[in-house]
Amino acid sequence: MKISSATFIVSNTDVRKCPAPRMPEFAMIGRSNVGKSSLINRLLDSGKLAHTSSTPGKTQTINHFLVNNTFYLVDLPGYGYAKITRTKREQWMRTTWQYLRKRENLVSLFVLVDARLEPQVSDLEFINRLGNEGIPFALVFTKSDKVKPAELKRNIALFGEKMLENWERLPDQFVSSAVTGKGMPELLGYMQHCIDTGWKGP
Ligand SMILES: Nc1nc2c(ncn2[C@@H]2O[C@H](COP(=O)(O)OP(=O)(O)OP(=O)(O)O)[C@@H](O)[C@H]2O)c(=O)[nH]1
Ligand SMILES: [Mg+2]
Repeated sequence: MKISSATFIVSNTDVRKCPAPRMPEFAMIGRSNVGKSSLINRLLDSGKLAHTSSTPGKTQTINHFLVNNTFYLVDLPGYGYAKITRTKREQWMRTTWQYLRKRENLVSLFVLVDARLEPQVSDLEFINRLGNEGIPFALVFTKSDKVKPAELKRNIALFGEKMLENWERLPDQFVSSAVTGKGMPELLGYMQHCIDTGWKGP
């Protein structure tokens, strides 16, 4: 898939105000600071379309980007650590789960996991909940430019082992870097494949 156009559409905290679900949609989720917004920018080759920050808690709303006039890519707030009040965190999570449950055109979610770290409880818990709710997702191990190949391999293997304690099989998985561009063709190819095989129309 080639990116011919990418436009910011709307940012909001109410799933009912998201664009009409007439096109297939993909969304980025993961712990605060894992690189969701940076991955969107790199995927769309769009510079600063999505707002990023070195401080966790930057993205606080549901952000819709229209790509190639054929699908939506959505940037979501992160879970886990961020310097925000508990009330605000709970509000984000409520909004996020409402979005995940209600968004009928969501073809696949991308769950981003920091490739530098050993399996994190918050990621595993989030993923188990996706399983309980029946929400389809793929895994993306981010910031691969920051980790040595052996460590990357080890962290991915450990994550798989942990997941297999609760899952029968592992989801599709990718390794990415918003700095080097690693994984972008594969992620774009995956989205195209999902659209071709998993989108039944509005
Ligand atoms: N080295 C490296 N740094 C990255 C990569 N992706 C993101 N970063 C950096 O990580 C920090 C967080 O990136 P964001 O894209 O804002 O992360 P986010 O997941 O959207 O964070 P929240 O919106 O706060 O949940 C920024 O300083 C980015 O420059 C990557 O692939 N490699
Ligand atoms: Mg963000």
